[in-house]
Amino acid sequence: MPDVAIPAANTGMKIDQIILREIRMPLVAPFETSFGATTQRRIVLVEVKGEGNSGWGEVTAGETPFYNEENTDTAWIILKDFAIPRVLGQPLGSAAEAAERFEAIRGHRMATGGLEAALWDWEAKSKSIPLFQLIGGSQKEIPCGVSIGIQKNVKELLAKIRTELAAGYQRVKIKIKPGWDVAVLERVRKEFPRLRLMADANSAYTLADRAHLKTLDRFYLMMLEQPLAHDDLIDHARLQQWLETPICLDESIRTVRHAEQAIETNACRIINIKLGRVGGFTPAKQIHDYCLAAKIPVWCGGMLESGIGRAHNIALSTLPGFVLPGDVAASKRYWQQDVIQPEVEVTSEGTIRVTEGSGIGYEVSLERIEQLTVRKEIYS
Ligand code: OSB
Ligand code: MG
Repeated sequence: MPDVAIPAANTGMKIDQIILREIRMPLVAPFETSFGATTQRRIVLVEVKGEGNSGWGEVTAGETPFYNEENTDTAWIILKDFAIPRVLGQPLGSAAEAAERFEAIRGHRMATGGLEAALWDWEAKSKSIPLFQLIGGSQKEIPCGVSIGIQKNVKELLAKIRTELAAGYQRVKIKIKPGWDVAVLERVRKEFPRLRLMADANSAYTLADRAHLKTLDRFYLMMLEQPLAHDDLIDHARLQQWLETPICLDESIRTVRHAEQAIETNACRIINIKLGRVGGFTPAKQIHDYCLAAKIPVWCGGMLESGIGRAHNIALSTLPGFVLPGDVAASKRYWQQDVIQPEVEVTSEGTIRVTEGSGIGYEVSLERIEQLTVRKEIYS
């Protein structure tokens, strides 16, 4: 039983079953950031079923609570005990109402966002329209960049960059941290003077490092992503005043209110929107709409998603404010074999062509998912 009764909508989404699965997927190569390395993903997939349709969502929480407060296991508990009871037996009028239902749950947006996204996919499938159309997207082809983790040495990083540029990607983001920053960027810039280049620190610095961070200005980066604390706006505003380089916020932006405050205080000039981090399509659209009106460019971040989360990111990226290349790349950069068909592919121009199929627009390979599943619970 839910811990709170919610008045039932009279019409609505006839969801009669929700399935949680945890799948394990080894990455084709380890991915290292300032907060740690990942070699195998533990991903919670959400399947919502009703009227013969299945909607799919992906929880983007990491294995460790080092990017934000969530992890694979906390997400499972929040979904099971608090989010799923708010949907089952208390029908929603539409997926657009789901985020509001979850508002009483503080934080844990990646958990609720996985279910929210599944509900949008289900609604799009029940209407036989593509998800991107249901959310109001219009771009038919989206620009792609790559995020390259911390490497053993600069030589390997340079080799990776060469490979990605040969594949067509439009911009390169490298991960930085103290000890893997200025000297590395120096060598990258020397070799690739015209590359659209950016750096992501995942909160590895403090305002005390401002003089050091100021030296990054000479690399004319497109942006410096989340240099300071994961929950900070004020120090970012102070730092932005020091820097020529635009700051892009990732971790710090969890709600549209954060986006408003960041923009009002000049804490950043660009925002990375991640579907999971903000709790799904409704809050992602709110942030997008606010940024579009405020003329703040946005782009779609990534969380090493399987094909399901990747397909959601593609749909999100079709909104008009997504003007900068996102971290939404081809399946094969991450997986030996993805969980969708066809896999996500990137053109030689570094774009993804948006598919026109209903819902997420890719077929979910249930057989592959079942092979990868280590736990499964069915709620009805
Ligand atoms: O900060 O953008 C980030 C991956 C895991 C956690 C945080 C981040 C990332 C990435 C990878 O940069 C983006 C991707 O290729 O999915
Ligand atoms: Mg980031």
